[in-house]
Amino acid sequence: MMTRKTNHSIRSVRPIRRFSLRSAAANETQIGEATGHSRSDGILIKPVYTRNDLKHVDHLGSLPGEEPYVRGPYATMYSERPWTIRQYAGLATAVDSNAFYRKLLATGAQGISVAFDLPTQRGYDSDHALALGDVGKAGVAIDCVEDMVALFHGIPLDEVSVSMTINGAVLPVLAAFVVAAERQGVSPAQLKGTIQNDILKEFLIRNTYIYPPSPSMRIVRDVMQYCHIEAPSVNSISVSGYHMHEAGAGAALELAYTLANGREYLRNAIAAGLDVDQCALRMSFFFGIGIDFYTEIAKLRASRIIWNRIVNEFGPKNPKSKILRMHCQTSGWSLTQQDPMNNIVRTSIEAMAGVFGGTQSMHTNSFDEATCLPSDTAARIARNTQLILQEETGITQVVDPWGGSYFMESLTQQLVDRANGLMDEVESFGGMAKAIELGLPKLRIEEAAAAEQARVDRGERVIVGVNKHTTPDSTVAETVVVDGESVEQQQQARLRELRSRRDQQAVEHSLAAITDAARSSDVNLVPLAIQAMRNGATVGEVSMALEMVWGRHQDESILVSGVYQSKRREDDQWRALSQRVVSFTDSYERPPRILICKLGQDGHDRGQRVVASALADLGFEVVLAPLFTTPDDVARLVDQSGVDVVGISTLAAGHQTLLPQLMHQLSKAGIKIPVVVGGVIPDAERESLEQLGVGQIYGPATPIDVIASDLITLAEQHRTQ
Ligand code: 2CP
Repeated sequence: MMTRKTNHSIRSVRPIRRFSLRSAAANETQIGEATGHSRSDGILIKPVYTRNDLKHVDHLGSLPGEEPYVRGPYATMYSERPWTIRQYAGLATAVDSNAFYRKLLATGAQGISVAFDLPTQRGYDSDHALALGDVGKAGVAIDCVEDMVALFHGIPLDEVSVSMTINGAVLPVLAAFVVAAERQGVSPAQLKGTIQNDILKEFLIRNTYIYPPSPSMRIVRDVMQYCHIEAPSVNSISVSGYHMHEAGAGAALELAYTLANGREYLRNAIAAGLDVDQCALRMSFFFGIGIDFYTEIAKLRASRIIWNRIVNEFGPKNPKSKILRMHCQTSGWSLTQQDPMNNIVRTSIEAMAGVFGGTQSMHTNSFDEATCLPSDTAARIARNTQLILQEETGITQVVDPWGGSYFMESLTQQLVDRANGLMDEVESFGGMAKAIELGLPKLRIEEAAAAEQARVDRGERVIVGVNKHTTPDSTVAETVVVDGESVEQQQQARLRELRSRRDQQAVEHSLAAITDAARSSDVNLVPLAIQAMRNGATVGEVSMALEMVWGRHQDESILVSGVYQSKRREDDQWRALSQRVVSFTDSYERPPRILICKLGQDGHDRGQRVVASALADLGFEVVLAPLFTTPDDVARLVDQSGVDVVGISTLAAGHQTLLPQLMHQLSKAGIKIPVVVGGVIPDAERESLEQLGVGQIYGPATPIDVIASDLITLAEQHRTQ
């Protein structure tokens, strides 16, 4: 990993470093998922299970609400109180999102889950140059306390529990939340909810980190400590496996790395002087729920067994500390752009797995989310899916109905065993923080993702409407698009107004106190951030006060190699493509060269990394740009790297602003090069992208073969121009 001080100028061309996982693994026999079984973790599911399958099961005979909590955290579970319906949402301005939340609450949602836009998550104000194109797109833009006040207008914060998905910028956002509550007359002690505050998985997968790992862990700790003392009903961390699941990890890998992260947070907090009960009591977890129905139920049951064992290692006194409580979200990975109504069925089945697994809170995805933000209709169906489960099916009447099943208990135990093996490997590297620094977990997940993509491309994993039973009629009727320019203007006006009326000296004084505290480790940063936000500082200013000392972190681009190819080697289509690459190389004396990049603050890089890894296996020279590039950066990279094609991956709608800018920059520099785009792109936008000169547009689940074939053709055309 590498850390750089703030520098908004271009970063140098960074050709990918290809990395063989086998050579990196300390213990190959523990790879587990490296054999390519991925989603099902290589666990063979038999047609019939009997009493004999229970011989090696350690956890039989317990009751719900009893150790090891495999049957659920509470004795009565949903028969007394069903899980919380908590739909993750946020878009455009705080006022827009507030209207959306109020509608959600009025129509069946039971808690709020705030999605912040990417600039907020990365600690940039809406008027920062690097925020351009991303303001209000993938979530709500929050710059200051006034935004937070507007976000919760008419929503009593002492009654409604609020979850906030914020990690890198947790300090100013939590601070703004506390001050907004203050303005409602609600004290921190009355607040209830959850703050994600899970930075390790940001370094591992999600990429909305700001600072390097060590000071980032200090922030996590400070937040846990502050919440324990001042806001004891707030879950001060939501340790998240969801993003690993979405990135391609199988169930055992998701379990192992999530719980290993949980253990690392416990160690981190205990080392800072908290006792285990002070921190474990308000730790919560977050898992993705995929389409492998049985495995997902077993995964959630297994998670409680493993966490119970981990917390016991630290000698807790309060039994509640030993209970894993979780939020679940149905899988975005399993949503398809093709035949999108199928997504309603997928989400229902996944939600049912979450419920059978004993989740405490759940988000169900909308069927149109593979292409755009949820429409009203899609959001309503998603929420109603949970209401139907709670109120129509009778599923809530019985606690852990799978308890005692030969099959389910055996599967649960197998997942426990596999996850324990993977966690032992992490321990052998010195714990999760060390393992992440060495890059091992990220490579394991990428390996699983590449293997899974190969299974889909070979048709081994069936996706109805995509690689089997396809239909030509597959578009989404309504498409929601945020008018980013208007949101940017509104936010910028609000910031100008705030800066003109605030007491500048008080702001500067409180920001200086934060910078000073960043230099030592014995002052808790949360109260200082609260004071700064109260004085009128912004999210960006508080973030910068820390960045001045700690710098901004940037991850290195390392790709796995050979995994995708190992699953396709015998395949005729793959061989034909390889031959085309060889012919290209013979004709032009070097392989086709592609620059793959993302624009703006969109750090969702699973898709681009799978494609990059597969193309590299095919023989392409792949230049993988650093994350968070501007159009200007990309134009200069194209100029410097002599590539034949540019591929842009976009998942957070920033392309609507940034792609036209890139095309303009390229044309201004006199560079003629084919540009292709892949990711979440509404059908309604295709025409305008084509007019802009984009060569090909690839939606989710486009087979690698199609992309590779097009790219070779485009590279040939480019060379013969
Ligand atoms: C519940 N309670 C019960 C029972 N059920 N008491 C007795 N018997 C029962 N059967 C009590 C609990 O003890 C608790 O009280 C209260 O009721 C609330 O129940 P809970 O189970 O704590 O539910 P919750 O308040 O909804 O909290 C659930 C979680 C919390 C999981 C603990 O962390 C949460 O809501 N997480 C959501 C995270 C989230 O939305 N993330 C969004 C990710 P006490 O509190 O007094 O004990 S989306 C992110 C995107 C995808 C991204 O990251 O990019």
